[in-house]
Amino acid sequence: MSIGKRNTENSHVVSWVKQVETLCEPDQVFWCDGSDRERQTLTQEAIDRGILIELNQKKLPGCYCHRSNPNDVARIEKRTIICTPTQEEAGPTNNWAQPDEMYEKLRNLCSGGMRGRTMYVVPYLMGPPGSPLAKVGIELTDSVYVVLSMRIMTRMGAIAYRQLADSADFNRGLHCMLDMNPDDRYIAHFPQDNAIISVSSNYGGNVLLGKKCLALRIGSYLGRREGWMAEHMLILGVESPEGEKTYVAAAFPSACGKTNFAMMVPPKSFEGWKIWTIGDDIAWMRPGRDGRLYAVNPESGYFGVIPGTNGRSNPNALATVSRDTIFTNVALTPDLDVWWEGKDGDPPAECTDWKGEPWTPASGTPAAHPNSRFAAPMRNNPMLGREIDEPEGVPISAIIFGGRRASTIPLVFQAFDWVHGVFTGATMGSETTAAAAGAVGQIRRDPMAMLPFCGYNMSDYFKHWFRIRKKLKRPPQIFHVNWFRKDSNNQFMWPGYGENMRVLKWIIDRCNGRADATESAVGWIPNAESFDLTGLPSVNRERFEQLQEINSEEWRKEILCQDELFLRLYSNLPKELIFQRELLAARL
Ligand code: SAT
Ligand code: MN
Repeated sequence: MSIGKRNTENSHVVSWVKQVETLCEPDQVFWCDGSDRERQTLTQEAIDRGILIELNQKKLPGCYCHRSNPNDVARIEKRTIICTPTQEEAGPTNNWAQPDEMYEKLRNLCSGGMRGRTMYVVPYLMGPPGSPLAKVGIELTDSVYVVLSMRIMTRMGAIAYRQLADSADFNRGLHCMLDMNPDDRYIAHFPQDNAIISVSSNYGGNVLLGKKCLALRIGSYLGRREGWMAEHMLILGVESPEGEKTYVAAAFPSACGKTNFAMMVPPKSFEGWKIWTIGDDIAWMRPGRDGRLYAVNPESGYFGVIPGTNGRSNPNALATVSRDTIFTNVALTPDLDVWWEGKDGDPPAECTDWKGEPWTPASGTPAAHPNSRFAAPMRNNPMLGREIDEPEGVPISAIIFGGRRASTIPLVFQAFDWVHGVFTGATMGSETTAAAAGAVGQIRRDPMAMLPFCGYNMSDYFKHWFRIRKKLKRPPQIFHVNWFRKDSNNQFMWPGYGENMRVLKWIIDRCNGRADATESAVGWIPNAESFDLTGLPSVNRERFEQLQEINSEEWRKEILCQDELFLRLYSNLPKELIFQRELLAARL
């Protein structure tokens, strides 16, 4: 069949595409099939139109660079809206709009909005083919950058139509770039219709609709209805030298190192240990027949933060982005190589910054945007877990929560039980990062790292965690970590990156009943003998004690700070969480 022609008989798809075509009035409709030939054609077109810059193909085969509009470089939370029939369903932490009013407003904005443009029909599958958790989405977009990125980030093309067959059960996503006016920017979700409309942006998290919009916001809503969980979590497998494999899921807010943790290379003293990546951002999880919690990664690529990526922080990511990658908002060297702050080696004497302006180290501005990203296929990852296509997923032994906290929160502790673990996740705080528009470095409560991604009332979301527990015979153990604690000289106390293996080892030893712990006011903490510091001169026992210190004064302030979120949710907050707060205060 020739490229761009209609490639499905599904009448629900065909009639919906027709409807959107009538509204948006594109010059042509291009039906994507996900083939390599299609990728080549669309890439060439994007180069010709200045949407992609071809990078040095000798150094970076198959790699391209995209520059976004400087007003459109991160997710925009105040424009992200959950349109449920009642405001109560969306809850106090989401922006809400009445669905009919929002549909009407967006119809007006999109009317004729694709004139002179092509509308691409992008069918995609989230999750392994044949998985009970897999979902089909179709994104209609007028951005060729989105098409090429979706081909990396999802299982895109005919595979999705095969899974869909003649069903009407697919996510309907519409993305219209319009004129990129920030005042017209909306990322609107209609969970009860399994539909998304995103307008006036072309930034990844706002427009790659399979990712945050479907896999998290709509996914969490569907998960609650259907008895599974959609979480902002990486998934990794730890393999011991004896070949024992333990799987872990971990939730950190955006730009707090999920990708680095998911691709971690253990330090020298952990010879024989391997970390296998299953996913770096999103986990879909359901109780399995054996009473354990099973997880799949719905995505098939990584949309990672690139600044700070180097041979020490993430060698596997460097290997992953060495081919077939779309970089967004990085700097370019004169020989069309890429550069970002924190890359190995000295900064180039001169280059072009993320906005396309000449840049030198004396410029005083970052060459790459702090939220510059790579979209790279997971198949490039040298440590990709073999289980990635396993329809049932992998059994999770530990769930780890983590935030970016300069003080108060110890390097690691283990929750006493599931309810306490849910409390620990629910009260998680983190300093804000460049991944979302707004001020950077302020502490905000970000329950389970889901504050910007939960598609319904956060209190109901906590209740859903308790409901899931009832279906588990062997629930995962729950932990909290903080790689970012600082000393009185404002220096990070923990080296992080590969050395995080030491924390991970203690966690899996706890899960497998092999490590001792001491009870503290906030949870179980490692005994000196059970935590391996060999070959790490920068952290002696005394330093480790400081990293683990639980200061009652600071923790009392922490409880008050946690209350800010609890008070907002108070009317519907599960009693379990209120009791846990009391217990914590009493222990302190
Ligand atoms: O920018 S994204 O929303 O795709 C990634 C993130 O912020 O976690
Ligand atoms: Mn994320």
